[in-house]
Amino acid sequence: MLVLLLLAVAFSSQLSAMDYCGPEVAALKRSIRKLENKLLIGAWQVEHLQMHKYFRPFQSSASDTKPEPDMAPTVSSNSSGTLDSSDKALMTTLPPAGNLIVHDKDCSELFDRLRPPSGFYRIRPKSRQEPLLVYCDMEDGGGWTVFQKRRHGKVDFDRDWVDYKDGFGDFKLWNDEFWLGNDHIHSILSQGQNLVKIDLMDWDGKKNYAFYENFRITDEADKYRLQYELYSGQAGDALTGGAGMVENWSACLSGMQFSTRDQDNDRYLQGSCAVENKAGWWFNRCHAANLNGKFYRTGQYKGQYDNGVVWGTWRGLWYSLRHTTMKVRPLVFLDVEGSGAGGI
Ligand SMILES: [Ca+2]
Repeated sequence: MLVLLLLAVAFSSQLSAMDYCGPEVAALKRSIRKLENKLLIGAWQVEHLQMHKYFRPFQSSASDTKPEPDMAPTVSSNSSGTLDSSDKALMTTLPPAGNLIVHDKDCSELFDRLRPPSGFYRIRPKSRQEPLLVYCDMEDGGGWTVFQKRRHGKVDFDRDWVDYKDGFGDFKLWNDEFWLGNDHIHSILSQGQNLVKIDLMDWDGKKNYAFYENFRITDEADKYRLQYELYSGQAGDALTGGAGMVENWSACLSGMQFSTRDQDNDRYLQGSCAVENKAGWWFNRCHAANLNGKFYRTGQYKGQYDNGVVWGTWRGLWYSLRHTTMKVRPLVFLDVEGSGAGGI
């Protein structure tokens, strides 16, 4: 009996020790996974850098003074800095965006092949498709195909269905604003497993981000219905509407069709979310995130509707963000937690 009692005491103390250590072990496992991911990506980068002869093993890491145009003035550059001047010369002589021969189905293939700087390039998502011009974000780990960008509010995002279908905005300068077009977005997002990163910046220059795995939209016949899987990040899962059941019921955008001011496909029976929010977007009734909303220069705003450039789980519904970017690359490319600080 005494033996049994002793055993029980020993077992329970072990249990409590396990309970106590549980969170620590989980945290350790998480950091091991992060390190493993970084190692994998590092090995991948070395392999590709060597393949493309950009690899300089003894190069000083502080030599890259390439200006980072796509960066707020208050934010310092975080370039990795492994290129010397001959590499930069090589990079600047790469074919411009107008090159007739299009090799790459997206910016990740282009990054893989040539490792060019960020800018506009032609890609061909599907072999039977005409090439299209896209902005490739080659910072922040590289290889991102950008399909939405807000920077200064000069482009009007309150537009009709056909504009959102075909795309609009400017496609020349690093800070141009645009929507790539739902048809193009559909074809880019339907290639294999992907990861979408949403970069956000407020009017104080603070940045935040959200990741969604396997972010997709259906085709026009199904009104570009939104689907996505696992969320991760720091800005909160505003696409799903936040934490509460009530918010999710009315603001979860998963499964929602696209709406514009001339096509109301939302779940708000009394009116049109697109009209109220001055945007084409995947509205429910209506939203906790709308990155195509009205551009307010003040951050905080007031009005009849929460129609700003909104990511509700970060700055709330009554704060309109300054910079937003929506961009995609293959899922296998990323899986590095901690790459989320850059790129906007
Ligand atoms: Ca409606």
